[in-house]
Amino acid sequence: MAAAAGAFSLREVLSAFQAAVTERREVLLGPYLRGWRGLVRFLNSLGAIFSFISKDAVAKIQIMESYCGGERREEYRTLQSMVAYELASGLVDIQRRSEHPDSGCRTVLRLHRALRWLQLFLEGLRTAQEDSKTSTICTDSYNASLAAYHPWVVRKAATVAFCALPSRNAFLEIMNVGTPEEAVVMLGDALPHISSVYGITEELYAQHKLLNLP
Ligand code: 1PW
Repeated sequence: MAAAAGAFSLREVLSAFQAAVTERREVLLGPYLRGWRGLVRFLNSLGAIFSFISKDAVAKIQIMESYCGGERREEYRTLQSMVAYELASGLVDIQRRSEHPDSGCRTVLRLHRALRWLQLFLEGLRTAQEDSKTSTICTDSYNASLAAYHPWVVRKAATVAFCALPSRNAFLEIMNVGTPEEAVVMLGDALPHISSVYGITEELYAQHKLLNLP
């Protein structure tokens, strides 16, 4: 079944991440945040139980959108220009959150870590057996990534929410990109773009020693 015109499709999310990388391997914040907005819509379509997960992502997306639409919008065109600007202007709390609790650098870092989870999860979904449990794939990818940065109570709540995930085939259909087989092909095409955004960000943050921002 093809996605109805105007209906949500995970394909658009993934193409936003594709559009986020320029030829010079810069990451454009506009498409990056558009990809995240789409992801949030997707998470919300999974049910109310996921709204606590999407709520924090929404708050972070909003912080970033206000920088991108603000007075200094030119500095926030790419991840690279944001890092350069915020570091040069002393706008990043390095040791502990104090004067600049919501810097673009620390806010994107949280989204970046969550993107790794998404990447592992979708890759797990793509390569799993048809009868695999989505909740197991999701829990494993969470434990291998984002969980390390969350306190016990968040880990617990997240793991409970994952149990509510639909079966692999139902999940592939919610993505709205066609049959489960077509969804698997789409994931195979699209995941390298998410990996690329993730890899460029990781490298940039490592270069500037920003991977542990409070
Ligand atoms: C089905 C797979 C979908 C993957 C989408 C990823 C969304 C990730 C959001 C997880 C949020 C969990 C609850 C919030 C925790 C925050 O404390 C934490 N935020 C994140 C994004 O990890 C850290 O932010 P903070 O407290 O340092 O501002």
